[in-house]
Amino acid sequence: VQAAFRSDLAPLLELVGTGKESLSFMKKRIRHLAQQWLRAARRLEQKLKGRQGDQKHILIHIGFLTEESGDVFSPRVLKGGPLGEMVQWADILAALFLLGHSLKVTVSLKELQSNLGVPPGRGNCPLTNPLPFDLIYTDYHGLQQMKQHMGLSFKKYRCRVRVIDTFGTEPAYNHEEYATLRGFRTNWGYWNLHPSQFMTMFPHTPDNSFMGFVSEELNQTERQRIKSNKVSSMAVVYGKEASIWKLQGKEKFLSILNKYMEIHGTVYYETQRPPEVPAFVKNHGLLPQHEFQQLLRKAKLFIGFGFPYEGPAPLEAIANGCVFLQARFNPPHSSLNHEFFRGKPTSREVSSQHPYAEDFIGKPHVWTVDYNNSEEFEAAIKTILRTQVDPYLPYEYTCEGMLERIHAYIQHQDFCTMPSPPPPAKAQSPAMQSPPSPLALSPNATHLVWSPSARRDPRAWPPADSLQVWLSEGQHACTETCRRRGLVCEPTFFRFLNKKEVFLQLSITCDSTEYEMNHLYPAVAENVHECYLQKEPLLFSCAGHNTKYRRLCPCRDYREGQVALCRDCL
Ligand code: U2F
Repeated sequence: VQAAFRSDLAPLLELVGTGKESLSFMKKRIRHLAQQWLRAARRLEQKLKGRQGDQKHILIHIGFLTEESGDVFSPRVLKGGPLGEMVQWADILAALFLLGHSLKVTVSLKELQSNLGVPPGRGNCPLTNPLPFDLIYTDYHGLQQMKQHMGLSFKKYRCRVRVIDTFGTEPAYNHEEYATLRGFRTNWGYWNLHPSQFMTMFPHTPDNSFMGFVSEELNQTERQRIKSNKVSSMAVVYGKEASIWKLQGKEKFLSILNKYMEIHGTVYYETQRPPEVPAFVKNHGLLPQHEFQQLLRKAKLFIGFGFPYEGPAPLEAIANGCVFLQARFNPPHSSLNHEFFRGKPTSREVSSQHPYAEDFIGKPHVWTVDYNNSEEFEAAIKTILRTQVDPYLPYEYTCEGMLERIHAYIQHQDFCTMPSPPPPAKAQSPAMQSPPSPLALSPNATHLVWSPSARRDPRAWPPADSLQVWLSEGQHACTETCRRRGLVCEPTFFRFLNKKEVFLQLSITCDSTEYEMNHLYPAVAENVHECYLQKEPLLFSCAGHNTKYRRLCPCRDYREGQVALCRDCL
C-alpha cells in the first residue's frame, strides 16, 4: 500500500492514551500545531509529486513514560520538570501520522507485550508470530523492555528499531566489545545497533540520525506584528525550575542585566510558598506552552544561565524574534567533567548551553559570551539593545523540514539488509581479493572526490557521488574536519574509503597497513608512516580524535537549512 498524506490530526489524538499529564501536554501541543502541520504536509506532498513510498506499520513505544521505568517525568509536567522530550515525541507522532503510516502507540509494558505478540504469562521467549511492525520508535527504556521480553527475537528484529536518544550515542560507546575493552562502557550504550538507528534532538554527531522537533513558523503578518510589539527592555530568563537561580556567579551578571532591562521569568512555584527568585524579577510562574510563546513575542532578550542544556526553548525564542544570550563554557562541559553528562554515551564537548544555537544560528540571533567577564557581558547587552533582529527558524525545525527528513529516513534507511560483511582480519584489503574495479575516488589537489567514471549504485543512499575525502588534523574529529570545509561528515561513506589505495591516492606513505578495531580508523600515524584500516564497520565514527592520528574523513554537501540531507538526497 502506498502511504497517503493525511489531512486531519484528530484521529491521531485518539491513538494517544489518557490519564497522564505528559500525554495531555503532548495532545495539547499536537492540537495547537495542527494547522501548521497540515499546511506543511500539503507543501511536501506537492514537492514529492507522488513519490511517497510504502505505508509502514509502526509501533511507537515511549519507554520513559511507562510506570515500569518509573515515569518520573509525568508528575513534573506542571511543576517545571523537563518538557523537551515530550515536545519531541509529540512532533514525531504528528509527523509519522501525517506521512500516512499506520501507527500504534504504547506507554505501558502490558500494551507493548500485547502489540509485539509476546505470549501471555511467558517471560523472555521468542515471539511465536512474525513481528507485525516494519518499524519501532522507542527510547533506551523501551529498548531495555523489548530486550527483556522478546527473547531471541530481539536480535532478529532490532534492525527495525529507532531509538530516540536526546544527546546521542557515539559508535565507540555503542559497540559492546570495544566499549568494554576500551573503557567506553556506560549505563546506556553498548547495544551494537547501527549508530544511525539512534536519533537525536539536535544534529550533534552525524553518526546518529538527526530527528529534531518543530517550532512554530510565522507568516508575514505575524512577523510584522511581532516586530512592532516588541518591548525592547524586556528580558526573559531561560529555565522553569527555581534551581537555575542558584547557579554560581549569577548575582554579578543579573545586576548588570537589571541596569538595562526588566527581567521576567517563568519559574514554577507552589502557591503556598513564596517564589524563590530575586525580588526584582517578574515571575509569571510556569506557563502553558502557547502562553510562553506569547511572552517570547514581546521580549527582546532570552537569557540562559547555563542550564538546562540543549532544550527547545531557545529555538522558540529565536523564532519569535528574541536574541538568545548564553554562557560560553570554557572548558567545555562533557561526560568527563560534568555530572549531568556523566554516563551518557558520548564524548561530545558542549561549548555553551546550546551549541546548536551557537554554531548553526549565531549572530545576530545568538550571542555566546563569557559570563565571568563583566565587560564582555555588558558590551553584549548594549549591542543587543541597539540591534534589530527578525524572527528566524532554521528550515530543519519547521514542520515541513521535519516531515521531509523523516520521510527520507523511512524511505531510505534500511538496517536490516546491510551491505558488506566485515573485512578480513589480516592486512589485506578486500579490494585486492575481489576482481579489480575502477577506482571510485580521484585526487583533487588536497582531497579526493568521487570519480566521474565510477559506477554509482542507484540504490545507495545518500548517493555516493556527493562524497569528498579529507584528511583530518590530529586535533580534529571528522565532524570538525568536514565542518571547516562547509561540509558534513557522512558515516555511510566510510566503506568507500576504508581501502589501502586511498592512502596512496592522498600521497600518504604507508610502511605498514593494518586492519584493527578502533573508532578513529581509517587513519594514519604520520610520523611513523603507519596506516590503519577499520576492521569493524559498526565502529566507523565521525566523532573522536587523537593527536597521534590523522583520520580519513568522508564528507558530503548538505541542503541549506537541512543538514541531514545531501543536495540530491530527496
Ligand atoms: C531540556 O528540557 P527542558 O524541558 O528543560 O527544555 P526547555 O528548553 O526548557 O523547553 C521545553 C519546553 O517547555 C516549554 C517550551 C519548550 O518547548 O515551550 N515551556 C512551557 O511550556 N512553559 C514555560 O513556562 C516555559 C517553557 C531538554 F529538552 C531535555 O532533553 C533535557 O533533558 C533537559 C536538561 O538539559 O533540558
